[in-house]
Amino acid sequence: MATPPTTSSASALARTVSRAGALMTAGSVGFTPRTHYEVSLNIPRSYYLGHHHAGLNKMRQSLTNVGLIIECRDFRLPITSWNPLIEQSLGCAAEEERARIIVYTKRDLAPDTEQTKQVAQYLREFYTLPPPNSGVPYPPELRRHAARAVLFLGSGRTPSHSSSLSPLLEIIKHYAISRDSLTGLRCMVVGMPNAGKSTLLNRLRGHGMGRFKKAAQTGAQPGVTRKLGTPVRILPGEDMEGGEPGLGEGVFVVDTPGVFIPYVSDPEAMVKLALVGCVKDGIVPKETLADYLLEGGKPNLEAAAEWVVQEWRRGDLGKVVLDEVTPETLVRAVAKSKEEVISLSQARKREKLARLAKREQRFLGLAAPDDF
Ligand SMILES: Nc1nc2c(ncn2[C@@H]2O[C@H](COP(=O)(O)OP(=O)(O)OP(=O)(O)O)[C@@H](O)[C@H]2O)c(=O)[nH]1
Ligand SMILES: [Mg+2]
Repeated sequence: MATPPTTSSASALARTVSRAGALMTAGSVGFTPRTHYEVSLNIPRSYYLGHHHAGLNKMRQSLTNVGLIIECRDFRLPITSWNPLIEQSLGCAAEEERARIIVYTKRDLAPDTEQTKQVAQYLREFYTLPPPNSGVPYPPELRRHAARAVLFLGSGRTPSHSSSLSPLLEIIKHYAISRDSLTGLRCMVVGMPNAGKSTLLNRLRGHGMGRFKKAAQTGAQPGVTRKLGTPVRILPGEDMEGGEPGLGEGVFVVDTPGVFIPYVSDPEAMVKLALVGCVKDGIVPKETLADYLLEGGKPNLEAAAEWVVQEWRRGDLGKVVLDEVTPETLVRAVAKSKEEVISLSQARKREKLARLAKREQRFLGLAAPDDF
């Protein structure tokens, strides 16, 4: 969030919590954002686990059978929930043999405002290549980040908060038919932990095959899926009832474990990722998370903090897109992506070298006055 709350006292936090509760009861959503918030540099900046690394290796090995990558990102963090490591490892873009579709999940947890529509529009334009011969310019250096399609989906608790899966299924079906493979199409759903990958797989299967029993386990914590799944059919083969010519044996989706970024250079990004449930609870203190969200202050009301974060995650305490999305921030994120894929030990080494260089400069009297 670009503009979180300001004041700083425990009672202010308590007041805000009760005020937020009152607003909720009154059916209102939203609270006053502060203008500046400094996230402590001391919070952990990594959550890259063994099964993330192993999962990514396995995904890479299985790529030869995969014709389409469906990459899930949390719409509340359109920039921060992008994992450049996944993109680099799986090397998928709009034009390559293995295409990619970006699905921004949890659309129902963002507000229905003009600003949200603008964010979606920026993202769509940024990641979608203009049609060939359209004359519309597209920066060549961004081509490898492009996707065949960009969609925004929500699967909230009520049908009114759930987007239709038809547009996504139609795009997948057309892509499968255009490839016209006898064996059909195999897709892989990938993304950060807790982004909603397994939920999307289940919903695609429900919509495409009329089978609504969960094929993949889902849950509100990261790390529910720890291994690559077996392929799950989401569209019937051409010889099956409802199958269409060109679909071969049908369309299948493989579920994968969420993969985190090895090192998150920006502590605020880590707080945002923890807020949306991408990092296991307890890694970043709940009080820090609540403090980031609220107008109030000193993080010592553990129970209130727990309540606030849980309510916010459910979308009951105001809906908000935490990343600031503009064409400029999108370009900056691509430039910064190189930092995000270095390992934690590389990052530590780099920080240590920077500290040593600074100390040496100071010793030689070369450092600028504000470095002291
Ligand atoms: N409100 C809302 N909740 C969603 C949506 N998609 C998923 N969820 C919830 O988000 C949580 C995580 O969903 P999963 O499908 O398990 O996420 P995942 O990406 O498979 O997570 P891992 O397997 O842990 O990497 C669950 O509680 C889902 O019910 C959505 O579009 N809207
Ligand atoms: Mg899962």
